[in-house]
Amino acid sequence: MTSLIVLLCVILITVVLVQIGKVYELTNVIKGEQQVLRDNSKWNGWLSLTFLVVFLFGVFYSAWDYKNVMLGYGPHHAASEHGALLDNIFFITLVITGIVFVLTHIALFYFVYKYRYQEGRKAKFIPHDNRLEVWWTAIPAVVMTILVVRGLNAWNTVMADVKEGEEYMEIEATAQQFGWTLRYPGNDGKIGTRDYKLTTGANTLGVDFTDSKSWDDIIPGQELYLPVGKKVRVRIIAKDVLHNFYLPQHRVKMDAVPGLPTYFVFTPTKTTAEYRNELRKYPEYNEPFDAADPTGPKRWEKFDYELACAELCGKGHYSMRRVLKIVTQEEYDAWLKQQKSFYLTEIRGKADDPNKDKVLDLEVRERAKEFGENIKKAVESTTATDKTLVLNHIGFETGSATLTSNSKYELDNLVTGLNAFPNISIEVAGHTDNSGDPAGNVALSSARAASVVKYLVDRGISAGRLKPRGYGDTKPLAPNDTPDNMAKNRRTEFTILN
Ligand SMILES: [Cu+2]
Repeated sequence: MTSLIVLLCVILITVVLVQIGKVYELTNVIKGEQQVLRDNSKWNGWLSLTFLVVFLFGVFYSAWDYKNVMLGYGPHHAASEHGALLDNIFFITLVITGIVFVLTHIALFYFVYKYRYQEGRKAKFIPHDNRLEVWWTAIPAVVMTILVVRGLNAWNTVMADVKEGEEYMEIEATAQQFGWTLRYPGNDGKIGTRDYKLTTGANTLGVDFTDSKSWDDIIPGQELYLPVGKKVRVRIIAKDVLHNFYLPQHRVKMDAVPGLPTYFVFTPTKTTAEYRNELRKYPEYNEPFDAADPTGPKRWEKFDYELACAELCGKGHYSMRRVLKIVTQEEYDAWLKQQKSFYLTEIRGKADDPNKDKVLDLEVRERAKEFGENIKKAVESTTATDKTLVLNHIGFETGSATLTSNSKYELDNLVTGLNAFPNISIEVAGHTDNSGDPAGNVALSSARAASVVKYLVDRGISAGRLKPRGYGDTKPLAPNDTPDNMAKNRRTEFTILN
């Protein structure tokens, strides 16, 4: 229906135009050709002059009116080290092209008016003029050279990669329809390697978890944090189509290309709080953030830096916005401490974990710390039940009393604990679930307790402080009704006796 109406409109407009043309031709015949030419020229001249003034006024007015929403003018100052340099390049280009624009605009429309058709006036022809040629070639050439050289210099400064030995932090931004996955290095300051062939449902980035650098890497939630004054190198890549890593206030903008990693190096110079304080000076930022709540927070109070995708990458493109907080180093460190390693929380011990049979260095350290704290608490406690601790990380070969090689870490922690508290002695107790016959269970648990004691004695602990005992299935922690509960009941524990 709509297309039919549009089609009819087009036909009607054509008919009207044809009719106007016919009327015009008839008037020409009546008035005489010469008179019509004179009238038209006069009209065109005056219309050009009007256009000259109105258009120029419009240009300056809109530039003035919109200046506060443009980057680099009004409230939108650059918040990064290189940002001011880019803004300066844009400003100089704008001034030079602005002058050329105004002059040519005036010349064009004023000349149309000045040299309109007048009877008896003849046009002067200049077929060739060397001097003019030199001027209008040389001036643009010089100006363009200045602009291009300055631009190239700025490009080289802005796009420079980090130098060797320079201090910086690196993060990785992976784009896909429709969101960003940002990966931060953990305490080691290094991001683990990845390989697209390792991509699975749980490991969506294809991180190589056999690379120890990846174990403490962090994939934070919606809000991103970066410390102020620290050089940041962002590795940028996409998984599906072209995206673009855009931090408008930081003048950072780089394509995220599938299969071709890019990067951007920048240094944030203002924290979010500092930037908000600058915005506060502008009336438009003192309006309420939510128009429905006039007494609520002002726009400057709710301002946040943002990470946006600056490539039209699909219909959910708008949802690629993320909030970026620039904070002091102390605040950043505090935030980082709260973040959990992606590997340890999402992958470790699950189907996609390539290190299932290994105990990781950082786990060894963590467990040692935890064990030290627990044994101290147990020694100091006066409650009888607090004196028993389960040795969570020791294991035996199935159906035998041979310790698995990974058990040594937990047992070494126990050695350290016994050395730290030389006056305590302990009972080492073996427990089983209720499968198998009770007498066999007691024998197995006794043998397992004895293996633990033997290990401790071999590490220099006096045998007099250690009492092995096998309880079989007589002391379950939980009813033996589910595989999980049965696993809980198969345990080795120790009790501090004095
Ligand atoms: Cu995108």
